[in-house]
Amino acid sequence: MTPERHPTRRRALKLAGVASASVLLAGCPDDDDDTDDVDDGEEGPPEPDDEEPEDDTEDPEDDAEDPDDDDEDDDTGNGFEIEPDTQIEFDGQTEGWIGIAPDDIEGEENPTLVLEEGESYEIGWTEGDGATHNIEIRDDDGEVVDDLETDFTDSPDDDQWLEFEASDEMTTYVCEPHETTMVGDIEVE
Ligand SMILES: [Cu+2]
Repeated sequence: MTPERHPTRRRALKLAGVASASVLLAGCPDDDDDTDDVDDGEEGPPEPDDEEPEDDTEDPEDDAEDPDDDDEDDDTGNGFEIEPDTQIEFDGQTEGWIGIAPDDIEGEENPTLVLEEGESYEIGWTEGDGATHNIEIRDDDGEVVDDLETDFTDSPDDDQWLEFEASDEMTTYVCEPHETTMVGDIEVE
């Protein structure tokens, strides 16, 4: 039987590791001879930052203004997977697209839509706040993809729907007159 050799070899490797570690440790004390000042700074005790902890909680209003806008591009955890051949229906509000259907996005403001590449979808809006809106699908450069844009209107009709096949160049669905507020992400997988 040969397995007896392996423990021996392993032990040899272990010893080698210990030896090199000792060399590294041994190197440190030597530095003391040259410059004492440098070593003094290494082990400075951490200074506690508890002088005025109440400052952080005094003005919650500042942070609460636009919670959704803060993490536009970074946030990938709150997307909604949409089944192929689904009609994605919105309520066009100037402050943001409000989901109507499918149920997953109902009531959600500017929900991130996770679509399957090459599959067909429809996206549109059927009600609004009386302001002029449209809907279009844009790429990463802010350009409309494949002429996927509707005319401006303040009273949505059947003409506010876009039929499209999901492609990975699509990154947002946008209302052009309100492109800073009525904009949601598209993620194509
Ligand atoms: Cu709009």
